[in-house]
Amino acid sequence: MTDANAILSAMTISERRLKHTLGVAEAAKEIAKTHFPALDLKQVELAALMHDFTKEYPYERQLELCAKYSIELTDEERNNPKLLHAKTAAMIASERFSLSTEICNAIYWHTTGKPAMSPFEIVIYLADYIEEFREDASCVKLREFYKKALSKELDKSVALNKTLVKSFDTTIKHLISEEQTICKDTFEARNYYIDQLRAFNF
Ligand code: DGI
Ligand code: FE
Ligand code: FE
Repeated sequence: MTDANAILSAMTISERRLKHTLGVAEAAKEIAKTHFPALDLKQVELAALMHDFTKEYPYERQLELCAKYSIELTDEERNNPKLLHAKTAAMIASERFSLSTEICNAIYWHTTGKPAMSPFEIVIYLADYIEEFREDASCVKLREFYKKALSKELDKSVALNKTLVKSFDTTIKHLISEEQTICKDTFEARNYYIDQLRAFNF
């Protein structure tokens, strides 16, 4: 059985990334307790610790890992090194640390999100965005938005869905301002969670 120490001692990441990773673990456990109390917090922690395991690997090494693990890449993914680490970390979580499919999927989708995410996927995706050491303005804003929504909404899942929509809006606006391409998963996720919110209003 892989435990947190096995992952932490195998990790080759900067102090800054380690701080972020530990922040994601804390935030993920809080989000899980608030919205998905049935989730196993030990598993949530392992997913969080692994999520950026390969983030600082050079682009060439990312591509080598994609080839090694037969990860099929779209042209967009191939041309955007930032999109590769989620996939390679998920494969390492599975192959090297024997983590469950649920955990590996949460790692796999943590950068782009996707429609109809599982509780594990939501928890890691959102924790990555709003963990307390994230300092860029958009993350601070989303963290505040989530806290406010939780205190305002009677139904916690409405607060969660609103926060997810806001996160995709923020990412999409940022990528447009940087003249970057946007993954279809991110668009589809935004559409899906907007539809979910509409369903709450009926
Ligand atoms: O690894 P982290 O920095 O903790 O966070 P992350 O895995 O969410 O990666 C964030 C980066 O990924 C950020 O620079 C924007 C980029 N990104 C997210 N979605 C997309 C994207 N880049 C492109 N080109 N397209 C996307 O849809
Ligand atoms: Fe990441
Ligand atoms: Fe991260």
